[in-house]
Amino acid sequence: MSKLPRIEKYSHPAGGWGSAKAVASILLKEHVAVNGSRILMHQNKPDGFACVSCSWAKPADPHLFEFCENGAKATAWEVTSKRVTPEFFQHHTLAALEAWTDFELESQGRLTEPMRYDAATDRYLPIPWQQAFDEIGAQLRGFDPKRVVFYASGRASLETSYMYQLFARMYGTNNLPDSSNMCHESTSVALPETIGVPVGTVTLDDFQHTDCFFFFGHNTGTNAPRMLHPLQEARQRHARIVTFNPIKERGLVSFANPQSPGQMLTPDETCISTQYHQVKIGGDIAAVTGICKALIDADDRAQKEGAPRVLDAAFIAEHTHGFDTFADAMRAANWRDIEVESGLTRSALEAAATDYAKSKAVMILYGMGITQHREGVLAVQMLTNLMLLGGNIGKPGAGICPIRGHSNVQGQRTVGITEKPSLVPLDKLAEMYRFNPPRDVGMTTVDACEGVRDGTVDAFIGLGGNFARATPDHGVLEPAWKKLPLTVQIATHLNRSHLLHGRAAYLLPCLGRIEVDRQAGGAQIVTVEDSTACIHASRGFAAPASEHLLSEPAIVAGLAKATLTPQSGSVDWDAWVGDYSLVRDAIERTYPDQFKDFNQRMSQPGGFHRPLAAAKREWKTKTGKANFITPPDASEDPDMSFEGERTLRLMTTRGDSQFNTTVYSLDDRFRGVFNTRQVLLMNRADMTRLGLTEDEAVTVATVSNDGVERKVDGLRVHAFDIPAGCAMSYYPECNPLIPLAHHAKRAKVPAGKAVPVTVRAMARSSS
Ligand SMILES: Nc1nc2c(c(=O)[nH]1)N[C@H]1C(S)=C(S)[C@@H](COP(=O)(O)OP(=O)(O)OC[C@H]3O[C@@H](n4cnc5c(=O)[nH]c(N)nc54)[C@H](O)[C@@H]3O)O[C@H]1N2
Ligand SMILES: Nc1nc2c(c(=O)[nH]1)N[C@H]1C(S)=C(S)[C@@H](COP(=O)(O)OP(=O)(O)OC[C@H]3O[C@@H](n4cnc5c(=O)[nH]c(N)nc54)[C@H](O)[C@@H]3O)O[C@H]1N2
Ligand SMILES: [Mo]
Repeated sequence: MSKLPRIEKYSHPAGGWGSAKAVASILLKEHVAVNGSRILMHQNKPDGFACVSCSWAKPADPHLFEFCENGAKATAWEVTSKRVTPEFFQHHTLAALEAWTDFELESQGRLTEPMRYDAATDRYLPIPWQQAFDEIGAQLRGFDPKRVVFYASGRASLETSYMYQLFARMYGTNNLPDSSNMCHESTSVALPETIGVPVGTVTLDDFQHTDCFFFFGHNTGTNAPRMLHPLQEARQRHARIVTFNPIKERGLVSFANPQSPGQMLTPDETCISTQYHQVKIGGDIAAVTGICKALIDADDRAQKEGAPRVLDAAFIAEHTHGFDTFADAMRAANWRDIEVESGLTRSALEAAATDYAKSKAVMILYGMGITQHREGVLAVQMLTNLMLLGGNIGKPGAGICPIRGHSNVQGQRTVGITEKPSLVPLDKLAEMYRFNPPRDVGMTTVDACEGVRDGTVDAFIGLGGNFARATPDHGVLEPAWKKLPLTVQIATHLNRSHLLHGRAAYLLPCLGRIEVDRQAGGAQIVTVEDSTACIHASRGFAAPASEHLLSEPAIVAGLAKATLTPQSGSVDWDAWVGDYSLVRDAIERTYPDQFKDFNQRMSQPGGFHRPLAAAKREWKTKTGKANFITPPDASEDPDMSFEGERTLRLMTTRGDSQFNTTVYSLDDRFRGVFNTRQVLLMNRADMTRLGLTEDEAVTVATVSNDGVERKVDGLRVHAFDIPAGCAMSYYPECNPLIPLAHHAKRAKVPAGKAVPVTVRAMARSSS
């Protein structure tokens, strides 16, 4: 019996008994209760496997259960006993499968054999591995490498990723977009300009020394739940947490550790945020402007009165560039504009500034609420401006912490998965593998989508992920996918991108990270890098889902061998597949400073940190200093209009029971949404203004002037605690609403957190 949708206020803490119940229920649903619980004991342990869910840091001295509810769900999903066998496809044509929901597709379980699309029957049919490699290789050799895209989703190990980028470059292209292009690319563009590194500067140890955390645009209780443990410890020693989020996310309000029996029994929840500011969507640049202005004004007053300085003047003088221009811009900023743009009052922002000023070590953490905006790069740079004012970088407890997404997305960049050749030691690769690497800039995710749309891409290879679903503008792109000459998907589960296939299409199923990976040289270990630039070994424990699966390194090597010619360069792919430690040696030779003694250090408890110059106050920027960036103006979205009286800002976010496009269940417990994802959460005053009633079915349409109609029908409206003018719904269901051109300037991250939309009751056709 299907359960009815239900929306209600969820007033329990994040974690707690709700979490424990959810873990038990997913293990049962995937039919792995006993085996699954045994496997969970190895999750995030020094001799175990790195969780396949988020990229949060793994401590050296883990808890007995070093996993969260959502990590457990991700594990259960991977070790599920359900299978998608060749018989499955005999029963279902692709046309029939297209009518299934994403949830239904992926919940069929693990793919078991390599398959090739057969147009005559509209089915995937089994094909031997070598034949698949040979056919793909022959086709790739016939294409212009500049028209082929090598996407990576962020989960594959450092070893696979290094091999994958090398294969693409030896083939002749830098078209290596990854999920980072949809995620933290705004960070990767912003931070090198301000502090000279592309990643966060803090480690787990820092959390013990921070006395104030500033938290922007991240739903921690859902998307990095293990981070609530160090935050809870920080709260217990009275550290402050100042949060900016349009909605009151449960995990940032209160948390009960589901793994602390005392807390489970009492239940003794911890209040997480000490200040909670419900900023308007896209209002962060204005909010941080207000905080910086308050700090600079207070410092001006202190100087006049001969009182102690509010800013870290010594740090600013010695380590930074551009302070005077920045400070003048902040002094000139107008409180009225700041209040309108941010939706927050001057006194609220001054209260945040006061907490900042009285703290010796401030850490800023942030997620997609900052990066997925037209001005995402500037928003990240405003956060570093705020850090620099107090010298809050490069000292214990202080620094910037972009909370990364996929479990190895940061690491993939570290070992060369990027469309930007300037970030890769190409000369080194040329020398090591005797080939001439391409030097031109490759395609980002948005460029790849444009190429698919415009017919300038011939082939798409996906190393994991669900590209066609995760990217914007489905209405425009979906028909285009089917015209591509070739699609190759390396995957664990069936998803929508496998149905939106090219004229020739291959489905190559791989081992997941939790599974034992046995090669000629014995059981293999792989490595991943977490959000704190810490590298960990990961060893699989579960039996492979099928005897026909190959590991990701074996698939990449198989494709490379079948595609590359002797003129392409020289790599002993077979030796690498037999023994991944040889790949790690190659990574170390390519990046000697970052990966010193890689094979020795990868297994030490807690992993090892890559050295980061900014953390030592060495600034690898053009000025040789940390740079203040003066914002040109505080207006959020110059190209699309949010002006219309009926226009709302829509943010598309994850619910509590999904990993990106993988939906585990229809509940979003912490937001009180049950048995449905077809909702639009709105401010009650907007509902009244627009004449909408609770649970009314609506059409949401994008406001744009490019002549394309973008809409999603059938969402149900519900009143929610969200600022007026703002609305929330789910990703990926609302991706058809995001125009491809609506992306972060320079970083090209689709701006899924501020889409201008109108909302109309479905029964009525005109407004
Ligand atoms: N369980 C689970 N874990 C995951 C994932 C998952 O899907 N499931 N995905 C992984 C990946 S790839 C990523 S990138 C991360 C994503 O983790 P998050 O960064 O938390 O991503 P979202 O779910 O999109 O949530 C965005 C948050 O930003 C807030 N927000 C939206 N717009 C604004 C704004 O303009 N300003 C501010 N201040 N806040 C705003 C939203 O209310 C929400 O709390 O999580 C990773 N971890
Ligand atoms: N509107 C909107 N759009 C967004 C976002 C948003 O917040 N709003 N977030 C963006 C972000 S931050 C991201 S990171 C992207 C995510 O985009 P992707 O990384 O492309 O998508 P996922 O949903 O993580 O991919 C899930 C698929 O990966 C495959 N898979 C799982 N495990 C493995 C494995 O071990 N190996 C291999 N080879 N395959 C595996 C499975 O087949 C599964 O179906 O989406 C982006 N899109
Ligand atoms: Mo992400």
